[in-house]
Parts: sequence; C-alpha cells; structure tokens
Amino acid sequence: MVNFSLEGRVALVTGASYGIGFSIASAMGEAGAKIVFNDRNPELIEKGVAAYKEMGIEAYGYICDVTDEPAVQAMVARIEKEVGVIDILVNNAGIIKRIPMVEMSAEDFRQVVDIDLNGPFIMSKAVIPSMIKKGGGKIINICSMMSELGRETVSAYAAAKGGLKMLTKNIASEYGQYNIQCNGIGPGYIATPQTAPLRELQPDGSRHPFDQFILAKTPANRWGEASDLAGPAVFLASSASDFVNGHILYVDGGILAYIGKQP
Ligand code: NAP
Ligand code: GCO
Repeated sequence: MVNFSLEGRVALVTGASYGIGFSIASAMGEAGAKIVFNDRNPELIEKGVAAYKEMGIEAYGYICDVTDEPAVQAMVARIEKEVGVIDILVNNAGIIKRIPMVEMSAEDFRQVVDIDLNGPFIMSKAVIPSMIKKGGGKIINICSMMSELGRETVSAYAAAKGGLKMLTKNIASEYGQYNIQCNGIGPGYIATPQTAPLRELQPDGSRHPFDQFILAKTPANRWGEASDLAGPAVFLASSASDFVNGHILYVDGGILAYIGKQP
C-alpha cells in the first residue's frame, strides 16, 4: 500500500510563519509529522505558533536566520534535543528583489543569493549528518519558475533559484547512497505576500498588467494558492517518493508547458 503518512517524523520548514512555508508545514502536520519552523522575527514566531495551534497543530518555532551558519548549527542541535532528529527539511525561506540588473547593487544581489541559495546549503549541511546516522531523510528545496526562465528585474532571484535547482540535483547525487532523497518543488505564480505587488489593483480598479499577463500564460487561468503546494510537498516528504531523487516538481498550473493565450 502506498504510504503518504508522515507519522513519527520531524519536519523542519524554514520561513514558515506564513505563506507557502506555512501551507506546506500545515499539510505535513496533518499528515502526522511533528512541525518545526524558524523565522528571523520573534513576533512572527509567536504568530506562527498561534496560527498552527488554530489548525490543531503543535508547532515548535525557533528564531534563526538561515544565512547564519553558527546559529543554524545551534538551532539544529536544539531541535534534536528538544523535538527529535530532523527527518524532513523544507528549504522554503526566501526573498526576492525586483530591480533592473544594471541598477541593482552588488549588495542587493548578494543578499538575495545569500538567503535563497546559501541558506539552503547551510541548512542542508546542518541536517544531513544526523539523517545519515538515522538511515535516511528527505530534503525539499522550494525552487521557482525562475529556476528555468528569466524575466526583467529578477536577475538575482533567477540566478539563486537556478543554482538551487542544481544544488538539489547535487545533494541527490552525493547523498542518495545514504537513503536521502533531495527534490525540489517549483511553484508557479502563487498568491502570497511575496507576489502581492504583482497583483495590486490599478487606480482605475483594473487588474495589474502583470496579473493579466500571468493569467494569459497559465492554462489553469488562475494564480496558484499556497494550498496547491501542500499535496506535492507531502508526497515528496513521504515514503511514497523514496525512489524520486533529484527531481524538480513544477506546480505551476501548466505555465511551463504553454506558449500563452493569443492576445
Ligand atoms: P513570503 O510570503 O515572502 O515568505 C517568505 C518567508 O521566508 C517569510 O516567513 C520570511 O520571514 C522568511 N525568510 C526570509 N528570509 C529569511 C531568512 N534569512 N531566514 C529565515 N527566514 C527567512 O514568500 P512565499 O511567497 O511564501 O515564498 C516562499 C518560498 O517560495 C520562497 O523561497 C519563494 O522564493 C518561493 N516561491 C514563491 C512563489 C510565489 O509565487 N509566491 C513562487 C515560486 C517560489 P520574514 O517575514 O522574517 O522575512
Ligand atoms: C516574479 C515573481 C516570481 C514568483 C515565483 C515564480 O517577480 O516574477 O515573484 O519570481 O515569485 O518565483 O515561480
């Protein structure tokens, strides 16, 4: 019988006080996992714990910036002591800065790559040794359409998410022998705070041009919801996907398959 249960497993989802991370962590909690999450902001940790509680999920929140290696190492050691060895890591924390490349400072470019690519490296490096000792584990990296495609103003984000796709394949290659599966989820355009600026109503009440553009590019003719990512994440976290490794699962309503509706 195919097993999608996460009973008895500890899942750490980074940046999961809200947004996609919260949706993925909630679904994993409903599938039986013990939920651990981190955020940089103490207020958001409190809000997040309360929001999980409202869903009947007892989540453990830790204040930690995924780019701070000593803090990440300390957080993972605390989690192992207080909750248990991490069986499932979801590298979800991420930012975007939408600036034309030639106007973007090296500092801004570095910050996006630091959080979106170095962060998943630091987090994965911290959890893999205990996964090996325990006999296996699951790492899920939240990639993006920009792991495959570019567009104006998102050079740093696309570079980071393209790198995250290859980091996913490399972790799969290097640690598959220890029964660790590392896969990616590539969300399409999802309605979260991160994309709110792209969906703002115009002064005349019409939809944002980018909003209309995405609808024309999406066969499903809608923006994704964070809940659309829950099932794919539980699948990749469960033993149902034990022979899936190094794969990026695009959850995009069909954007990558479609040339776009004729204007
Ligand atoms: P979001 O609403 O902006 O949430 C991002 C989360 O990451 C927040 O909780 C944020 O916490 C946290 N975070 C940021 N930097 C961090 C750091 N250095 N250390 C720890 N936590 C940090 O974004 P989202 O839309 O849910 O996206 C989540 C992931 O999906 C990101 O990796 C994003 O690139 C990816 N994604 C999003 C879409 C989309 O359309 N929304 C599509 C494809 C991929 P703070 O509040 O403290 O900043
Ligand atoms: C953008 C959007 C996208 C989405 C997502 C698409 O400005 O183009 O923010 O990058 O966040 O990554 O998969």
